[in-house]
Amino acid sequence: MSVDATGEKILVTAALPYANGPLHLGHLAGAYIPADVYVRYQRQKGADVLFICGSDEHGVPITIRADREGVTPQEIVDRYHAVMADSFRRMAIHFDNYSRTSLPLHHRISQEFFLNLHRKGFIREEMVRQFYCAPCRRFLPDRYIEGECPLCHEAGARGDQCEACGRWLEPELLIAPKCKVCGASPELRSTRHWYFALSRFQESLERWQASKPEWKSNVREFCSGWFKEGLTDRPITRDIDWGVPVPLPGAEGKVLYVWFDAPIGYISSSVEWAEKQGQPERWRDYWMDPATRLVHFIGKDNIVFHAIVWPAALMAHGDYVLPAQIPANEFLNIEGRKISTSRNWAIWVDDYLEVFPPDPLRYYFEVNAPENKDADFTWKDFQARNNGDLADVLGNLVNRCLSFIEKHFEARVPPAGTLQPADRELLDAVGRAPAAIGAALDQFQVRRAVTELMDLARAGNKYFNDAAPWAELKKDRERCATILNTTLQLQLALSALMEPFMPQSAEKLRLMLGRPASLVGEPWGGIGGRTLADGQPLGPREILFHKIEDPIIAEQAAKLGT
Ligand code: B3M
Ligand code: ZN
Repeated sequence: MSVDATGEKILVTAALPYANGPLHLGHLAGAYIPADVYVRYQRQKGADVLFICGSDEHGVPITIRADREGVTPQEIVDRYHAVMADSFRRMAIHFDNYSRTSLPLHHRISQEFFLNLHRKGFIREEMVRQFYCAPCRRFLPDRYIEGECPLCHEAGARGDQCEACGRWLEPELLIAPKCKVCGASPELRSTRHWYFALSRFQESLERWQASKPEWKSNVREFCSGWFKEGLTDRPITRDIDWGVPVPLPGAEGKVLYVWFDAPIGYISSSVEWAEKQGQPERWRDYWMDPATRLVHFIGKDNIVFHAIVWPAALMAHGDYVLPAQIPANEFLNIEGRKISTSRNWAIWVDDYLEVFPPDPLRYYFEVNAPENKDADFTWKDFQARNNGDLADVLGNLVNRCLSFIEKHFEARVPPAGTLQPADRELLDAVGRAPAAIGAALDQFQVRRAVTELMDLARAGNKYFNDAAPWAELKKDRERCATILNTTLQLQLALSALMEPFMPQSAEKLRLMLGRPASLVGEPWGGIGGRTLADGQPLGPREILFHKIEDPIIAEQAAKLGT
């Protein structure tokens, strides 16, 4: 069932990636491609969408990288913010605003948010014992410390969370802790911190989540596990000198925990967007209107923060809407192994884009989206999808039909005569496709949606082969024209239906069909009308999807792990 009425207001966010390295394929598959597809579709459907993202520039992931390279955190975030923004742009992932959390604007908004909760009594101060590294002369928050997990006994658990079992840790319970920078065994020292009263929101959170049966089961199950263990108050400040300063007297040298300020980045990016529009109050139309649907696209490792801690902070604050949906995807593996940036078991988006256009990769992650289980990227599979689905099915249909028309019908839309049952059947399939694809996308099922799209292209291919216009050319020119016309109407519909999935190829196809590049003003609901006029000239023809040869793939595969 489609829940979004046309004209609905939707605020879509995609997780703010840490600016501590370039984007890799895991990022794209998990959050950004599904979000971009959803946004493009909702816009075509007529929804009022604001699509927000930005770089997460705080926290230990940034400072550790800076320490390792011997540069300042600012240099790190400046470098990778630019690289990531460029990769998004070139992948045609189009945010209305791509901000960064090191901006003064974000610092101010995060501090106001913190003070609001503090005034309302949801934040309290406590003296706690924390690990301190004497050689490094600093406290060791979060990823600065590593040891054995006291719960699952995996090695390499961090101060804040064990990646193996996913649980939060009290750092002083880590077994055999070591400073991540110098390897020394740290000592416990007391320090002052501020805690968010998460435990007080357990009931409201449970009640609120019970009203969301449409959420994905991975999100609901994950949360009910946390509820069962019981929510505890969380420290939201850290002893490091990079981040948003804690805006209280006596808090010098302390900053907000990155997971406290990062989601506030969704708000500050919206404020920045409104300022850039010259309508500085417009962000409120989204964040403060209870009719707005707030949708957070994330990877599964971010569930607890988006489905528990952040909604609790929003409840505590009170002025803003709560998330309506949190489509969280599973992980992407590469060639059967977990992505590891330190072992270079990763494929970087900027490397990919040096060799290939964006759409084959978008398509690959749409059809293999890690929606319900982890997905695996292999170069062979990528090649097969490109050469099979895109080049042989979609591209070939377009090319055969258009080159035939060039040759025998002066590159103009041949007029349709009387329709036969096969023509009607194809046009009926075209007519059904927008609703079928839309229903899947309304439920965040990109995989099912793009499969519907490709099935329609397959049906078109089969129709073209069976109807065999080349055999009719001499026998019955009117019949031949009708077949070509019908195939063109299908292609026009495909060019609109492809827009959310492969925007650049969709545009290319529209131009070949002699239509304007832009779809503005052509609503999703209008797709499938037979709107290509008889005699209308077609545009210049090009190859829609190029095949990828074996040596190119072998060269890419050889880079992994080196
Ligand atoms: N930067 C974690 C990550 O990149 C974190 C997301 C923040 S979303 C508010 O996986
Ligand atoms: Zn140390």
